[in-house]
Amino acid sequence: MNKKLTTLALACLAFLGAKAQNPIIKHIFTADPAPIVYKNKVYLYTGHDTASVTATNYKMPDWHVFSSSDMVNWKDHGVLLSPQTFSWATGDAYAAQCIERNGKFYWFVSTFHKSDADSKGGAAIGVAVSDSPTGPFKDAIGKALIVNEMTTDLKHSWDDIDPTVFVDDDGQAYLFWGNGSCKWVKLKSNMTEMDGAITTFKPKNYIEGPWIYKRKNLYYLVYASAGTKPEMIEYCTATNVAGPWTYRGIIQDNVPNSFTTHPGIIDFKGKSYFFYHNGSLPTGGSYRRSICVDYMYYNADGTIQKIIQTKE
Ligand code: FUB
Repeated sequence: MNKKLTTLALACLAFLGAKAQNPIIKHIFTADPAPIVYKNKVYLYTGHDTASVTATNYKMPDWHVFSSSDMVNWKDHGVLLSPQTFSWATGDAYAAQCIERNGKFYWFVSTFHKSDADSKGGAAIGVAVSDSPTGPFKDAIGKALIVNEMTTDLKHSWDDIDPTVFVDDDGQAYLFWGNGSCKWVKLKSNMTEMDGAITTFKPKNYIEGPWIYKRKNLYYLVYASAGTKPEMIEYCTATNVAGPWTYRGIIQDNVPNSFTTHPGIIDFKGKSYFFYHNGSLPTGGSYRRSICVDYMYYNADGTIQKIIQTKE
């Protein structure tokens, strides 16, 4: 293509709201997308799958950050955090989410605890902090924020995973998380201490991977579900963050070649985007996943239209 045609093609793509081809990250396997918008850029925090092709479990050594100004070109800022950053942690780097508050970036992560007395290395949630979205990040409190918190019979050794964080218009921060059941607690304004008791509940078909946010005075809790297997994405809405939550249905069907999927949602430059992962790269699979993004559309009543999974 000559230079004029290339420029024209790029202009057309920009006009149409171009997206990168799915998966958007191809040089490594990535999972559990957590996007944020900061200063006109998208920062995408991800897990990193390094299991072998024949593996039957995760091997996730660290978390990466990518950034983009156009949702097409993604810059890999590299490994910015790993369980080794936390002196109390060991094992895999499960799902995480980073949010900005008052110029500081709080990266809530799920990993495993070295000395969880109850379950010998049970899942735990930590928080790292930085002055920049791309680090350097350090352990904010020197201990797990959430470990072994569950007291009901729904407890198991990896129930404390998949943190999602949200700061409401009045400044109150909330942490939601959990596998098997969903838990939430208020956070103090320092973002590193719980403020009150933990509530446990079970949205319909809930399994894991919650993503909490607010749009037009409606709270959304989007999560991975097991209505059928493998996972799908379903959601609830509420007019109060403490519930009651109304079940609203399935927004994403199973994804190609991966047992799990995991939601991450943003609005950017006038469009809504739904991030997830699948196993669609060559040699990909449930333990070698890849992050994708597709447009997300709301109906006038605030309900979410089914996501159309694309390859482009
Ligand atoms: O990536 C490890 C686990 O798989 C995450 O914590 C879950 O949400 C699922 O995606």
